[in-house]
Amino acid sequence: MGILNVTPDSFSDGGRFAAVEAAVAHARRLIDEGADILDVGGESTRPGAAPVSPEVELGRVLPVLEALRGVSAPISVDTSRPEVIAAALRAGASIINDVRSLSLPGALDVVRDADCGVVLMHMQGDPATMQTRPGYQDVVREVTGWLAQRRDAVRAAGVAGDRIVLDPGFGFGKSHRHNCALLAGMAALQDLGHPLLAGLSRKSTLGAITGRPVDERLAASIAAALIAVQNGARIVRVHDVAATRDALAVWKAVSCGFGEEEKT
Ligand code: 7PM
Repeated sequence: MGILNVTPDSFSDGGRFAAVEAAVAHARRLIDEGADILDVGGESTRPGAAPVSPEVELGRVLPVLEALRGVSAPISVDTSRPEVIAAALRAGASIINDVRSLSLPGALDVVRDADCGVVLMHMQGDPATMQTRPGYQDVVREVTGWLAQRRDAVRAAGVAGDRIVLDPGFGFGKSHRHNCALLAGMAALQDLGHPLLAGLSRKSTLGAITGRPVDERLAASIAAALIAVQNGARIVRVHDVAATRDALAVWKAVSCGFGEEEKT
């Protein structure tokens, strides 16, 4: 999953893709590099970020979705608001990637009545305050339990299980230690019976480990994506698609037997 940010305050793209033309060019590049899904986001979920109005979010996302109509890759939209979810689905999105796991009033109803895929992500707290004092007894158990409950609630509301992807939510109400423990233990989340998504690309935990700023975290991001896939992730949300694909191709060739992956 290639990250296509359209927020002017996005922490790593610095708003360079705010213009629709630039977003479309970036989308084409992500696809050329081998992205299987494009994730479009108009609301910054950066820790401490101020919320934007639905109008501002729609104004950022919709023109990009309209411009991307007909691209080969499925489009995922990173949003929580029911009105943005509904408009995004009308504009051709096929996956709703909601860091709030359809918890805003009305979000679940819109998704239930569509046939899109949905990503449910764990977050402790809310984006404004989540990094103030994250706390867990056992982060893997608590994240697993929370995702199981949320999955049950979403299914009970009428969303079929095969539409649901689960995500431990790296960086969302977690210390660096929590993120590392979660990455090390994320294989346990496979028991929930859904495909797993992992988003670690350029995140601050990788900066804390390597001492590098956000624009120098490529190698660390690739290592993290590789560990996530080895521990069961089926989708990795990344900025650097080509480099990540190369790393995963090596892992796949070695774990499946070189050349064998062609036949399966
Ligand atoms: C801190 C936390 C800074 C998160 C920046 C981010 C995820 C996501 C984002 C993720 C899913 C970023 C983000 N991260 N959606 N949206 N999983 N499903 O790196 O980990 O762009 S926002």
